[in-house]
Amino acid sequence: MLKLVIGDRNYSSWSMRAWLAVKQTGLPFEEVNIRMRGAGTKVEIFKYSPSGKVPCLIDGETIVWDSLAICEYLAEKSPSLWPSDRKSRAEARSICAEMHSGFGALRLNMPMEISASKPFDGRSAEVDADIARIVAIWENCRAHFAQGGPFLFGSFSIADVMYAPVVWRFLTYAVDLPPASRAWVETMCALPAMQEWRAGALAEVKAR
Ligand SMILES: N[C@@H](CCC(=O)N[C@@H](CS)C(=O)NCC(=O)O)C(=O)O
Repeated sequence: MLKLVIGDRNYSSWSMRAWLAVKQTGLPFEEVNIRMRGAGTKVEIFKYSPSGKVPCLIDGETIVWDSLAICEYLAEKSPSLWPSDRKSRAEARSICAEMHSGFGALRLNMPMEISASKPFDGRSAEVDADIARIVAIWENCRAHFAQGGPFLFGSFSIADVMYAPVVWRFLTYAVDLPPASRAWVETMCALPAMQEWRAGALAEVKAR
């Protein structure tokens, strides 16, 4: 059975991406939960992940670390995780890579904290530019690639996975969105896997 090593549900956005991707494949998997920022955290992560970071997926003798590599690995088992049409797939891969390697200002100033609802005091030109770019991506996907389906590329895909933590960030910091983006956020919030992750995050915070 697949084993997925993840960090705190409330804060670990990369963990959430990998978890959501596995969950949506329907493949059975077991979780290893590691509490972040503790004295033994690093040692514990290194037991599984050669990068010393979570998430990390273990499939028998195969170890896959880094969220995007995990998504690609899962898509080999479950090809519908990428759009079937090549042009859409190219667009989806591009926005996923853009998320994976970019949006540093947003990441730094709007950390994922699912349980929180707070005023956004980290506003800057860089953060505004990141938000504007994300909204432009979502609006473009919904207008040109969704083909009547509710997700960014119509059917659920890795693109939804990679942008899922931004859903929680925008809710936590009450970011205003245009209608198509708001509708996608609502679709994501209604997804049972998203609700399950959120419930886990709230339970985790309550227990600590
Ligand atoms: N590029 C990596 C980033 C992974 C990452 O930064 N994970 C954080 C948690 S969200 C982590 O493991 N931090 C622990 C540490 O750096 O000690 C990915 O996409 O998986």
